[in-house]
Amino acid sequence: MKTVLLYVSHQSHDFNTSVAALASVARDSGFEYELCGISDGESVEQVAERVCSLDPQIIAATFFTRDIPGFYSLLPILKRRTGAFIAVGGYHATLRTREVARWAGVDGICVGEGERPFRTLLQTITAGR
Ligand code: B12
Repeated sequence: MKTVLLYVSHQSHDFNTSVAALASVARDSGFEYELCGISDGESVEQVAERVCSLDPQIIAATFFTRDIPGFYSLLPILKRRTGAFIAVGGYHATLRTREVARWAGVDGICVGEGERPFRTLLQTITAGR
């Protein structure tokens, strides 16, 4: 059961604090995961190709409000091509939960802090529920 943690890289450094928090949860619980940072200038198709090549069963995406056009287009493609459970979180999903709930491809939304819900999600999906 592999999880891909998807985020937008910052131009000066490939680091994201939300993903750092979630990766530590996956690692601590013994789950396999890959980080997938999206760079400026990458197209939705290029990102989709990269994520699909990782063959994830769970995709955990974090994004800010300025990133929504890309994620809005990307998530349904990932859902169709991988069939993975897609969970989203972060500032936009927390502030605009009802809007994000209407997006195609979104299976779950984390509102606020993610450490406990993310662990529960990994455990629940791994158990086949
Ligand atoms: C540190 C910081 C930065 C740093 C590091 C950002 C990073 N990506 O790592 C730097 C300086 C690089 C930065 C840059 C930017 N930032 Co900034 N930043 C912050 C700040 C001060 C703290 C964020 C933080 O570290 N939180 C700690 C982490 C652990 O918490 P978290 O992100 O909320 O993640 C938790 C939950 O949300 C949840 N979660 C998140 N995602 C997911 C996904 C899933 C699947 C699950 C289950 C859970 C989950 O779990 C996590 C752990 O509990 C906030 C303001 C604030 N005080 O909160 C602004 C803030 C997030 N930044 C903001 C913005 C706009 C930007 C920029 C776009 C600015 C710009 N125009 O360039 C860039 C984007 C760069 C990028 N690509 O990431 C806005 C976002 C607003 C919005 N509505 O989206 C904020 C809220 C500031 C503001 N009030 O305007 N930022």
